[in-house]
Amino acid sequence: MHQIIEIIKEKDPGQIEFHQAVSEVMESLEPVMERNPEYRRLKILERLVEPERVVMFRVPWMDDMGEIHINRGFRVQMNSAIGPYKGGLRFHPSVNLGILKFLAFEQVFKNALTTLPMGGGKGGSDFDPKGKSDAEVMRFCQSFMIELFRHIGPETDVPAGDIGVGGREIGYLFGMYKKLRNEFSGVLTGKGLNWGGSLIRPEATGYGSVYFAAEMLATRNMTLEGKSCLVSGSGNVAQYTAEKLLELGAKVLTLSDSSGYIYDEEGLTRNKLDFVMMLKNQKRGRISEYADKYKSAVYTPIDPAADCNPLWNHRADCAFPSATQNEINGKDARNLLQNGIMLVCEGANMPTTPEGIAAFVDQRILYAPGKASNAGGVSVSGLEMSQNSMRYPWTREEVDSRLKTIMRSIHKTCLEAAEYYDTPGNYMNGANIAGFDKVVTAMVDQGLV
Ligand code: NDP
Ligand code: 2IT
Repeated sequence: MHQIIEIIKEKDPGQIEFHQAVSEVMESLEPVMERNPEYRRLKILERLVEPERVVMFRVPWMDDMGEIHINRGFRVQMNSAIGPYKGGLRFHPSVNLGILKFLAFEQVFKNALTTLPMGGGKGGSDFDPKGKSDAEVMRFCQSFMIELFRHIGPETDVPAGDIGVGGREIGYLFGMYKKLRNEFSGVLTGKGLNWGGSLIRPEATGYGSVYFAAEMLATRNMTLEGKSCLVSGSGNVAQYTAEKLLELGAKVLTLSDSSGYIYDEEGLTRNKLDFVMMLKNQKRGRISEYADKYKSAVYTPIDPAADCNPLWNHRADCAFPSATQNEINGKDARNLLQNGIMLVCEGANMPTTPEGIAAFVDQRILYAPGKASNAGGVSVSGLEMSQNSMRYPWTREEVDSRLKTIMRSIHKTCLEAAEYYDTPGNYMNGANIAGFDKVVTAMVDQGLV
């Protein structure tokens, strides 16, 4: 195990998020490897950490003033043992190969847990959509697709959204793909409802995360009703996490963006959430404006260089980190525990550092790793692919009920795998082991490829 981590560190010393994601999984796999010595001979782990393919390309585009910009585009095709590569595209200035490899690696295990036939991939660009006009975003997306189109396809690799990529970007990307290929197909998910999208896809990650939290609470005979919740982020995942929490009678106290967070002592309401959705999705404004409008809320800037994030230092029952990676460090985790947290359900990918995870696991609170609890988004993407293949859309109720069934199944699978390997209640081990098991069986069946 340590050997694998040494190998990847030596090969790519700068890819720290990738090292972190691999280390977490390797720790869980120790007992599995002991019981299955043939996996060593077959070099399964060595194969898993090496992407099947990586494409990296230039994305030139022109802004509204006529100035030319050059960004970098990527697609990491990590593993196709159980289906076509599947995973989001992230547009954020922090994007680099290490971050996309971590996300693609996580995606392989997550997609295996969904019960649907999807391999793992991830892509994106260091393009920053903040402050760009619609026309600039469109030109960027078109230029990005002019290269990406040769590497993807409905049976090969099916991208979707992630940070900075929502319905608007998927539309521009799809339009250019269709033009270049002269083909209308399910090559992307998260499409508009009028042109092949699935009902509930925008809601799916947030709803799925809350369904997963409800399943975890049920193991202790509890429900979300009346629970106070800290939610971070204010994008796609955070918004629909908040929506479902409100629907189930929980109290949502916080939301954030990369500049700061709001704490609303009276809690969010449907009207306040509608304001956030308008603010973030149409106006593309900052969360600080929430506190200008609602006097029950206090806005606090977040200093990324500080040793902890004040959002996690409030009294609450449940936490739903739904912004980005490593947003809960060891100190944040201890603050949460001191404030009585009983459940942490990850909407974001890898939002908790290893030290933070260790603190949660040590205290035996209900802790769900993102690859299990945020799998609702890619699950409904899988359902969108099914509907596209059939050319027949399902109703809202049908998709939501399938999403619930999938989240329930992931929860059960994680618990069973954790139990089987003598770490009952450890969802992290359960998710890593169960995801690994499915992918590895397929890899073994398919020989050395
Ligand atoms: P959005 O772009 O819709 O929203 C991202 C939110 O997180 C924004 O509020 C953003 O603030 C904040 N954020 C982004 N980067 C940082 C940062 N470096 N520090 C602090 N805050 C930050 O993305 P999503 O809601 O789609 O994604 C959120 C998380 O959920 C990501 O980890 C993503 O990988 C994960 N995820 C998403 C899925 C999906 O279906 N969309 C599925 C599964 C997981 P600001 O506006 O200031 O940038
Ligand atoms: O991290 C994720 O699972 C996503 N960004 C969604 C991927 C997808 O293909 O829907």
